Amino acid sequence: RTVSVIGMGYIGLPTCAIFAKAGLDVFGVDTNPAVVSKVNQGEIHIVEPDLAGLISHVVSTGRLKAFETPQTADAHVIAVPTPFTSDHKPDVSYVMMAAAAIAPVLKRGDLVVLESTSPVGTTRQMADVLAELRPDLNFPHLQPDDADVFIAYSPERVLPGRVLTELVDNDRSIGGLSRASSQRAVELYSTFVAGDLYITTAESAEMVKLTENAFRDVNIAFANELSAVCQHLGLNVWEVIELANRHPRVNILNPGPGVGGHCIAVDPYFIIDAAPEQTPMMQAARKINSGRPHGVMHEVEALLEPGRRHTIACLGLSFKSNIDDMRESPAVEVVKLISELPDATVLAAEPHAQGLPSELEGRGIIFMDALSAISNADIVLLLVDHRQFSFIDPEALKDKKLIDTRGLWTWRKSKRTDSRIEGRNS
Ligand code: SAJ
Repeated sequence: RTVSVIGMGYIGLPTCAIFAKAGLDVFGVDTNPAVVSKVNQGEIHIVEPDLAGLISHVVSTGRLKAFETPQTADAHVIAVPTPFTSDHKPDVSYVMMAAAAIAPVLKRGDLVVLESTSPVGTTRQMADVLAELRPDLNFPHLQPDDADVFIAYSPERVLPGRVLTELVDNDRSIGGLSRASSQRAVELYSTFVAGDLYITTAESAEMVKLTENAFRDVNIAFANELSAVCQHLGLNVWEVIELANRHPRVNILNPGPGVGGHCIAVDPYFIIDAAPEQTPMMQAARKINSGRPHGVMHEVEALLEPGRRHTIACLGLSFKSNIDDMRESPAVEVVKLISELPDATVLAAEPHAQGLPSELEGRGIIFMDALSAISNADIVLLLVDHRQFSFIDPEALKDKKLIDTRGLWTWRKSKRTDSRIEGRNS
């Protein structure tokens, strides 16, 4: 059996690897020639644990081959980006371009699965594009009982950093445009998914994916709002959350400097765009989370003494802990805002990177290791809860003004056990 994966990015490339590992013959397709040639040499262009070894293996055994144009295959999986425009409208043009590209190679009996996070209705719209370009074939949304090809939506839901495990272990929703389409998609994913496969409609599956990330965004916004309330009342938000979470039905997420990455801060807009009147809470959550970097900058500003030059050590630039990905990172946004403050020298440390990301270059920010940055600074701003930072000796921070946006040194982690014991003893 052959499967073709369109888009060899953060989702498509690991998916190619897993299909090939399951014994299918895989054609990886990407419009970027550099990606295609890299994969054909058995190398990868993204950072993801264990992926390099697996790609090198499946390329060397001939199970995975990369191409710049779609190939004839039994199944076509589309995993291309679905960004939003500057006014927060979903941009599904890559999906439609991928559909137009596979239309000429589609044959009777083929399955097409869309995996990209998409606004409700995108799968049906993609089917319309295919039907228009291939009037010789019957499509499942138009002739469900007499279709020549099968179409389904099945969203990826893997966490960057754990992609290879979550691809296999996570449950999946599968929304076919016909019963037979769902069945064919279930057969395809059964080749490697150990989790459960749930059949629904394409529209519900699209909404499920958006709902997962919007749920997360709203809950992080709640934590961020609590943080503001506790600051106003002079309370430690980490302690309040930790103790509230001792309730069996309460599970509050962690406040922080904002929500980054390519999913949680994007997907709620796909729901908001479709139902603006019905989404006051999701809109408020977006406003709270995207306003956090400015909030952190104001906290720093409040520590500055007029007429004095300050040195601020900013620890962490990635969008979350223990990864190197600095794109769409709230930490980068905070550092950018701080570099605009007058009378401040900004030092930045990111143990997973060799230097500053391009958007921070040319702003007078000095990149250095965390310990040197701390020793040179009078204000220390922790922006990412990297494991390395939790080992920093409290002595090194003794005479510094601290802003701990992740609660790493303030309450959580190592201190959690001690305070619990102290609480019991007193
Ligand atoms: N964050 C907080 N507080 C928290 C949790 C996260 O401020 O309590 C911040 C992080 O620091 C980061 C951002 O939110 O800046 C997002 O991080 P994340 O680890 O929660 O999620 P992502 O963006 O890496 O991956 C998400 C996952 N979705 C859910 O957990 C519902 C993943 O399963 C999805 O597959 C992925 O989005 C995607 O591709 O949609």
